Amino acid sequence: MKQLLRALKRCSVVAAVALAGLSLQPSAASAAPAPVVGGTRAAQGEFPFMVRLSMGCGGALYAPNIVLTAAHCVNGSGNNTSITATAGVVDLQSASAVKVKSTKVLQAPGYNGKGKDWALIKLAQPIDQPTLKIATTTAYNTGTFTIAGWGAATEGGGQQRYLLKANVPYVSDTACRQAYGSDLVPAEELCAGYVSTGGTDTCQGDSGGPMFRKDNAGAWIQVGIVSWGEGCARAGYPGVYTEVSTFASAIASAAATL
Ligand code: 4AZ
Repeated sequence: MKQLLRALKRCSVVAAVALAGLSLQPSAASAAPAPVVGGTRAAQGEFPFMVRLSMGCGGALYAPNIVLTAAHCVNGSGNNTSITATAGVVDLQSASAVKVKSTKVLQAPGYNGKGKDWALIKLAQPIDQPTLKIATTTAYNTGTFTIAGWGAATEGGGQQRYLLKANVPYVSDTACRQAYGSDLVPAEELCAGYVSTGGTDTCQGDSGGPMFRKDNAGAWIQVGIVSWGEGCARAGYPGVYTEVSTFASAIASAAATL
């Protein structure tokens, strides 16, 4: 039952997106939109590695022709030409959006709905945008993280036309366990959010997108993949992210096979 609930928590995005389509944000002149939840609008070019996937998930360019996303955003592994990746824009309706089809999907080996929530999507053509390097050690798995996505700006709300961003602090495994108990896989998952207040978080449709920070050289580095959580931005319930450093070698090996 826990598995089923977790699967529902993770997968609600796909159906929600299919039904809801895009809910358009007001123009820049009106009230500031809450992106993600509790976020603000990203500037064009600020996070050039961000990708929107047509099933209603986020992703990041791991290589010019490979998107890193969440395992729960895909159906399995193999040839797959059904996914469209949109990149190069914060506005999904921009005429300058770059849209590329998938050719293959690789879901994390052993993925069964608990942990291991990563997948790779190979693209039919490379996308001419900077890639996002992934953390290969735990060195950056703390501090303040940036989240971004086109997902819901409120729990149960619509998907966004414009990319939203926010910062969230690291939450220890111990504190995260207090929220999620044995549902959390501490070696494979990393938590972030304002536990005492809530208010800022990823939400439905942000799944698969990156959580990232600056490294010691000032470059963006991906430490997490949006995975799941109890609702969005609730006090006491941080967001749960795939711990990228745990899977860095497996991701590199898998990418080499695509
Ligand atoms: C989702 O359904 C989802 N608050 C993503 C992130 C979080 C909750 C749900 C974390 O895609």
